[in-house]
Amino acid sequence: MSESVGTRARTALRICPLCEATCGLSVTVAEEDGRERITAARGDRDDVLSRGYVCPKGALFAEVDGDPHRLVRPLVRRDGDLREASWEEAFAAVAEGLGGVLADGDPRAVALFLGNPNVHTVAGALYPPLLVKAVGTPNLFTASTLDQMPKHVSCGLLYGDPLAIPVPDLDRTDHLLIVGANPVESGGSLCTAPDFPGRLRALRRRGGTLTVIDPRRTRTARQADRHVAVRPGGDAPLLMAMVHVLFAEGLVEPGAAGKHLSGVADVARLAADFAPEAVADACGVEPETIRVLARELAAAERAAVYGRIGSTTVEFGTLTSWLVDVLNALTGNLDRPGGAMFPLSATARAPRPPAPGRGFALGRRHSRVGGHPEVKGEFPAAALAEEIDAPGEGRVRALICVAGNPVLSAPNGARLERALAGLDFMVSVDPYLNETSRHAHVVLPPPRPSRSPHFDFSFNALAVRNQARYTRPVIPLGAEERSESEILARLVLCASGAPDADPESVDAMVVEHTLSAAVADPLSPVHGRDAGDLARLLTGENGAERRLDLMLRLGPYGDGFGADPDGLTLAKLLEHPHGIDLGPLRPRLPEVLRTPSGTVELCPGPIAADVPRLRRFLTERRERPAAPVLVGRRHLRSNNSWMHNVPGLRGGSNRCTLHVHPEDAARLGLTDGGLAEIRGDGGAVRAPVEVTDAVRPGVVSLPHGWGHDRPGTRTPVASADPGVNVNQLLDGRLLDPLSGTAVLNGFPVEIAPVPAPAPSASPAPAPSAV
Ligand SMILES: Nc1nc2c(c(=O)[nH]1)N[C@H]1C(S)=C(S)[C@@H](COP(=O)(O)OP(=O)(O)OC[C@H]3O[C@@H](n4cnc5c(=O)[nH]c(N)nc54)[C@H](O)[C@@H]3O)O[C@H]1N2
Ligand SMILES: Nc1nc2c(c(=O)[nH]1)N[C@H]1C(S)=C(S)[C@@H](COP(=O)(O)OP(=O)(O)OC[C@H]3O[C@@H](n4cnc5c(=O)[nH]c(N)nc54)[C@H](O)[C@@H]3O)O[C@H]1N2
Ligand code: SF4
Ligand SMILES: [Mo]
Repeated sequence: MSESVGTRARTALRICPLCEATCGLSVTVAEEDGRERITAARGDRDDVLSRGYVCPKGALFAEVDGDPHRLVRPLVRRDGDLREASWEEAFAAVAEGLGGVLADGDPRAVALFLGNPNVHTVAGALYPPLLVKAVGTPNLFTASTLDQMPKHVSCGLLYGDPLAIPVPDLDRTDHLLIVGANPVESGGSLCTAPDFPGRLRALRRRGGTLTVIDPRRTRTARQADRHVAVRPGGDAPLLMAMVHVLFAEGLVEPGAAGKHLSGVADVARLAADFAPEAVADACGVEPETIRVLARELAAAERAAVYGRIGSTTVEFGTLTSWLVDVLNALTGNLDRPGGAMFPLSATARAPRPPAPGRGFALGRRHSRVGGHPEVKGEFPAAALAEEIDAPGEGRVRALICVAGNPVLSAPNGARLERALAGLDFMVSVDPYLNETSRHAHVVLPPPRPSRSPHFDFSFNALAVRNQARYTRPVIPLGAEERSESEILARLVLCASGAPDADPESVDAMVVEHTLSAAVADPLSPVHGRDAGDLARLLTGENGAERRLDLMLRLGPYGDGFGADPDGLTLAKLLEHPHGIDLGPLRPRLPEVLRTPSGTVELCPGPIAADVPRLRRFLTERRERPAAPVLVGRRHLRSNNSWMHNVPGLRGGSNRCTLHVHPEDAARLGLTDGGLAEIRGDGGAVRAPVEVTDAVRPGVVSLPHGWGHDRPGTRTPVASADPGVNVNQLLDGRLLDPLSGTAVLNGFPVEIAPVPAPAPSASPAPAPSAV
């Protein structure tokens, strides 16, 4: 896996964990003062998926990985202060703190917050589900309800499986309609495709067309044949009107997937009221443009509609996510090459004969304070603070936070911070002492990415090509470090009341459980064999690797423990360090379906029941004066809240500024470089103004993940130019009701100039919170 290029430096392969593109990196490892570290990174030209592509973040992997402000040793709170401690002391403190709260017999008192990087680590895929189970709490909160939960809900209802998410077949499509995504900066999301920009250029080179619907003229929009600057939040009516046009003009042609669709006529009825003229005000798009968008989509040989953050973290997130798939289905593009297809990852459940399933249930329970329905086992991240600070039986008194920074990523961080400060116990698994982890009683730092293994359990199931790649840690763990798998397994043991058990016993238990079920399953290739014998056949250096081997071998391309000697195993993957290509996406209907009817249920009840709200929105928007609304933006050289401490990624256009259209700037008295006060329901923040016509009039844009001005953090580079926390403008009440997802885009704000001439580097005052 690594080749020697000299005595002191060597190269090794490492899949980049910094965004969903999952590029293969070739890193240089050098030894200095007896310690190895990464000194350079470039794209791995032989990687089966990324073929040498790397973006500026990946190219700076050495700096991200080597950040000297990453924590190396655990921190434990003693006499109010977080101090370095040994791992044994730290786990003893967790066992005591967590055990103390759990000993009262009510698991609701412990909440979990799981943040985004969990989908970028091996440990984050393998252990959190066990941790949730071990704690036994209904109080699970994750970044999904700040992100893609609407897509899970719409796919859960459409296909019966919230994880059956179709992705645009990027390399074979002739027409791509992007709704609220900026993959040229984000690297792509819910669509794993290294070098997304190059793939978009290739689409246009082969004569295809790219249309982007976005209130901002983004770098993606600049690459498009057509850019439609929608009014934020207006996509549900816009896409509904496109559906209307398809029916009105006889353009509905579901194609091969048609025989698996039910509810088409019901969709036609729902869309009847949404003629282009009826929605034009609400979405700010001319009726004729809407007709053209629908006709182009229908006329294209192979087309795909693809939506992301601007389609999910909005008032009608679930409706919009559903409409994306409805448009693909009605135009015959669902599940066909060049359309929107279901990937089949190497660790997925092996395909089985199609059969009706149990479907997707919503609201099996409700949150204590806000009465929010459970979605996919979770409550809204926006409701975490109230579950801690509202008194009463079942109150959350302890928090396990893994790879999350909800103080910045969720609405109303000021309230959440006050709540966290009052917890009986909090543990953070995080490499940084930041806005959230500074409230913990124990901080457990995972090793640097270079010292962690990598396999994309989540993103392989969302990739534009089926493939599998695994990279082992590039540098061995130091004596003072613990793998993130061990850290999380030990948390599982602490929550199970067995803090001193061997962490690998957690993996052994999963292996035993999975194999026992497999040998009893007539459809499994190992049916009738001995589970113990099979367990002994697993290879791998540790429990996590053995579990990967298990999943690969029982998976769709697996060797079935000998049933298919050419099939996939961990050993085989290790023999192919640049990955194994498993071919282009293939049609998978009806095998993916788990709905009770065994069809794609195109018009699910809960979705239909939300349409009256959309009708009301049309009239409300017409009557409501156009108050400025705020949308976010991402910068290529950043990632949510945690990359501002890397000097090489700072500066240039990567700044926390308010983008304002020239017309609005003139009307509001704002000047380029001047300071603006932005006020929302949750508080006010001040940010420097950048006047630009890249935003649509009536829309301002402020990026998220900033606000590094708190005391007690250890991210001095980030704190030197902290920016402000956009989510302080929200009070946490604005949610997409079906998914519990926070409305982070398209919410109303008030903006006023701040008169005093302020130097642009001056930190904004602490946000005034409710
Ligand atoms: N206004 C607004 N708010 C948003 C968004 C938006 O577009 N606009 N986007 C939302 C989205 S899409 C998301 S996904 C969320 C993200 O929300 P979060 O997941 O809460 O935030 P992140 O900034 O991704 O960082 C999570 C934490 O993980 C830590 N971390 C980094 N690497 C590792 C690792 O390997 N292991 C562990 N254990 N920890 C690690 C970081 O130090 C950081 O503290 O934010 C959401 N918030
Ligand atoms: N460089 C970088 N890469 C990242 C991240 C990062 O922070 N930085 N974060 C990662 C994460 S966690 C995620 S989830 C992905 C997100 O990946 P993307 O969704 O591709 O990223 P965004 O830049 O948030 O793009 C959302 C777009 O929606 C637009 N928008 C806002 N409101 C609306 C609306 O009402 N309608 C429409 N049509 N558009 C709207 C915004 O202007 C923005 O351009 O990126 C991932 N990759
Ligand atoms: S595009 Fe994403 S995965 Fe690829 S190098 Fe950049 S940050 Fe890493
Ligand atoms: Mo995200």
